[in-house]
Amino acid sequence: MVEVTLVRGDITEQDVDAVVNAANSSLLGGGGVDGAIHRRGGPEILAACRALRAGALGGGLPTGQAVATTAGRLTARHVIHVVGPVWSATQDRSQLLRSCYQQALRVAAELGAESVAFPAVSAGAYGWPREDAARIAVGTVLATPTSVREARFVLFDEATHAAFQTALGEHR
Ligand code: AR6
Repeated sequence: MVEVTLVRGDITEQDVDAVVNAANSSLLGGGGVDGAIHRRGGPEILAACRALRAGALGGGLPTGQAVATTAGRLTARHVIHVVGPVWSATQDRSQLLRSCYQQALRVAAELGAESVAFPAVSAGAYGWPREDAARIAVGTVLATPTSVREARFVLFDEATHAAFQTALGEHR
């Protein structure tokens, strides 16, 4: 079974095989994790994203799906882009958020990645309440059969880190 670890820090600094990006459907960059990954990873990542948009993903990456590119200058070998759902108070979009983690693990396994760093997908610009985002993230990764050995959640701020600690504690 996959080992879930939690660290507070910057996802771009992780020494892992693959880093998951909280992207948007355009795959052409943005703020938050997405901005940090492109800034630190360099232009090779954007070039790979543009190539995907010019080919198989002409309409963009659908919400809940995952696709891999080079990690450019990051220590990681791969970036796995996922598109989280925007939080809605009136519609239950949690299956789309679960799907991000399931699909990212599927792609990681296909790449032979043994260690994968995840951000708190949807818990920033997309407005998902952090406690719920943490429960879904941890619960989904623990419930997904995978050859990935380590799923490392990298949480930027203390409140999100605490929410993940609580969520993980509920599984122990
Ligand atoms: N390392 C780890 N976590 C980070 C980092 C970092 N370097 N920077 C921010 N976070 P967000 P979303 C945290 O907004 O909600 C982008 O513009 C952040 O504090 O990156 O899925 C995309 O292009 C929060 O807890 O992702 C999309 O348009 C978590 O990562 C949109 O934002 C996720 O915040 C996606 O929004």
